[in-house]
Amino acid sequence: MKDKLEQIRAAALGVLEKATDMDALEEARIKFLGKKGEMTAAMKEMRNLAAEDRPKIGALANEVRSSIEKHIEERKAELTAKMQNARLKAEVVDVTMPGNAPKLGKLHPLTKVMNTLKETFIGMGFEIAEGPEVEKDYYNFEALNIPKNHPARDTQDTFYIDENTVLRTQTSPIQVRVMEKQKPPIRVIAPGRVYRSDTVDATHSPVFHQIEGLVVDKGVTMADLKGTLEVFLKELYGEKTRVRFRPHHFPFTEPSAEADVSCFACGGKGCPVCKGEGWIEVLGCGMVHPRVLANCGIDPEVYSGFAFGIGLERIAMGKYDINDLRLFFENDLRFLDQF
Ligand code: 2NM
Repeated sequence: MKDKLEQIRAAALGVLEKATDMDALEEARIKFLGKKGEMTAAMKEMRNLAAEDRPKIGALANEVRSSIEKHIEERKAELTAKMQNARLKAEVVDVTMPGNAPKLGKLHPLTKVMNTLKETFIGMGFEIAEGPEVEKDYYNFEALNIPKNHPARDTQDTFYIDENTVLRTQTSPIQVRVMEKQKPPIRVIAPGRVYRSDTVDATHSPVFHQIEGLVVDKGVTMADLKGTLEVFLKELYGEKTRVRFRPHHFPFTEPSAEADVSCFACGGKGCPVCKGEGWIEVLGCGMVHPRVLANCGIDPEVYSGFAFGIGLERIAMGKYDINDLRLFFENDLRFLDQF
């Protein structure tokens, strides 16, 4: 019996020595100390011993059991420490390693031009107004003196949501909304995305961007329009820039004009950029039509105003020497990274 107990002890210590994980330790505990384990079986045999041998063997059995328990606990501690060390080693972070600098994004060229123009106008006392891209036919056309049968609202050029709702074709509906709500003096710019049913090519896109401006007050004249736009265009293209106004027609202004700047590439001598003209067209403008003022609840006998509209893509193409408008919308990083 004594030999048997010593055998169990030796076998148990051997198994524990080889155990390399917690599962193996638990397996060993069950095998030697469990209800159906070897120690339990040995204890049952105590019955067969002579009465005088029992206390001694019993004491030995207890001692073997507790030594196995002690070894299990020791192995457990060892294995836990080992696992923890392995984990710490695996997860070590070498703070002296060179880092991977995240690639910084940059502003889209159109955003940059938009920001420059906004800042310039804010500097001249304008406020920024915004409005919906899905717009009522009334605000996009009717209020702007473009009645139902006017060629400017040809279905060729407009995305209709339903009979009375369109994707705005310009940002002027924003200004109609401002005039409806606000008493003059009014000095706002309306930046934003606009939509026209155009076929995509190097100079056309169904989505593009505009900044329109509006000033309404008592005694506003064409001289104010010319002065304001001249200051703005000199700030944008440089102090030496000359500005000229050519008569034009818009339904919502009277008189209307287009503004050209002296070519920023050649200074006006004529070159491929200005196609030999010396001038580059940059915006449309005019005195707000009395009917438009009246439509918005502003008395044209008391107030007058001027307005202008600038296409951002065209300005950005000139400024950055970009020859294809599609590049703005393709989001190719090889293009965008250059600005
Ligand atoms: C342009 C050209 C000329 C314009 C007119 C108005 C409003 F709402 F006051 F009538 N907003 N913008 C305007 C005038 C826009 O874009 C080429």
